[in-house]
Amino acid sequence: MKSLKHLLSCVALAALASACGTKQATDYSEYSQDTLDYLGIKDVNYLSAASKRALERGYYKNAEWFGRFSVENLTGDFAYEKGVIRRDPSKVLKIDGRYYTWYTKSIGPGHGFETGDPDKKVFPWDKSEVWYASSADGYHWKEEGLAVGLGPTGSYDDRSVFTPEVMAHDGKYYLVYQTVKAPYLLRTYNQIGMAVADNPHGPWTKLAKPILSPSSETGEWKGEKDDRFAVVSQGEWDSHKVHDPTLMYYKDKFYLYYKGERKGEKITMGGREIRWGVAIADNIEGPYVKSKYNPITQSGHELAIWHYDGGIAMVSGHDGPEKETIQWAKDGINFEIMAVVNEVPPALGLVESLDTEKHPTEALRWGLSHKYVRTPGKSWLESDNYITRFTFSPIQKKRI
Ligand code: AAL
Repeated sequence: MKSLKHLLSCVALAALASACGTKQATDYSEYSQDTLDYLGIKDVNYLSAASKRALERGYYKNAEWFGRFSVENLTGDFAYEKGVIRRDPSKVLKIDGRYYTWYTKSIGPGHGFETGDPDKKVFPWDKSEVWYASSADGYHWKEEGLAVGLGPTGSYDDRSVFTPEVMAHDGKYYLVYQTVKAPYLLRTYNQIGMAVADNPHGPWTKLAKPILSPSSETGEWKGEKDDRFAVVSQGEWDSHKVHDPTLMYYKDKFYLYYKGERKGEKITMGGREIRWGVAIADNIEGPYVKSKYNPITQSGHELAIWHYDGGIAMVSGHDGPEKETIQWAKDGINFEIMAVVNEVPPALGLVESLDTEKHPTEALRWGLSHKYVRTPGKSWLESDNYITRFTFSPIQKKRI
C-alpha cells in the first residue's frame, strides 16, 4: 500500500513538475552500451555537460543525413556577367526533358539607403524582376526572358519583384515571390505575391493582391528616422517583412513556408534574429492562414524544403542558433535537427524531378545557388551576383 501511495505521489509530482515547466532529471543509465560507446563515453556515472548534451540531443543518430556541399560555376547565360544581378534561383522543374528555373534579375549595383535619391537602387535585389532560364543538362543555361515584371506605379509591387519560388500543380504553374512598393526604405514592409500561368513560358497573370503580408499591426517604430532597429516595441516575429516564400502541396493543402523579419531585430547567440513560419490554404490561390505554431524555426536566412518520408525536410542556411542544419518534421511543422552541415550555399533551388524518397538527402544531390562577386574595397551592396550549381555528397565512407 505504501509503495502504491509512493508511486501515486511520484506521478503527481512528475505531472506538477512538467506542468510548472520544471526540468526533470534524465536517467542516463537507460542509454545502451552501444550508444555510450558510439559517443566515446566510458562511465555513465561521470558525464560531462557535453556528454549529457550528446545523449539528450541524440548525437549518436542520423549520420545518414550528414554530407558536404560544394559549388561550381555554370556556363551559357549563368556564367558570371559583370554589372548584372542574377540570384535567388527557384526550384528547378523538368518539363518535356528540359530543366527550368526562375530567378531575380536586375542591372547594376545597390547603393544603400543614404544616397538621398529615392530612385537609386538600394540592395542588389532592388529594382528587380523575375526572369527564367532553361537547360538541357543543368550545366549550360539559356536565359529565356522576363516572367513577372513590376506592377504599375502605386501598386503593391511597383518597386521590386524578386526571390521567386515555383510550383507546378494540376496542369498550371504558380510563382510566389517577394514584393516591394516604392519607396524602398529600411522600414518599408515587404509582402509576398503570386502569379499563375498555363505554361512555363507564360504569360503570367498576377493575383490582384499579395497572398501574405507581415504582421505590421504589431510593434511600433520609434521616431521618424528610417532606422529598422529603433522601436518602442518589437512586434511579432514577422512584423516587418515576409520573405523567401516556398509553396508545398502537403496533406491535401497548400503550405506556404516563409521567413519573417521583425521590427527592431536583435542579435541572438547564433547571429541575426531570423525565423520561419508557415501559412496554410485549402486553395492554392489562398487565403493563406498563418499557423498558430509560428514561428516554426528559430533560424535560417534561407531554407530549401522538400518532401521526405511523409513529412517535410529542410536545410537551413546562415543566421540563427540552428543555422547550417538539416531538419525534418513529420507533420511539416515540428522540425527536429537531423544533421549539422558545412557552409550551406546561399539560396538553394532544389530539383523537383529527383527521387527524394531514395535517401534522406537525395533532394540535395544537385541544384542551384548563387554567389557574390565583391569588388575589393566596396560594400557587399555593390557586388554582382550570379547563379551557380551546388552538389551535396552524403557522408563519405572513404576518408583520407
Ligand atoms: C535573400 C533572401 C531574400 C532577401 C534578400 C533577397 O537571401 O533571403 O531575397 O530579401 O536576400
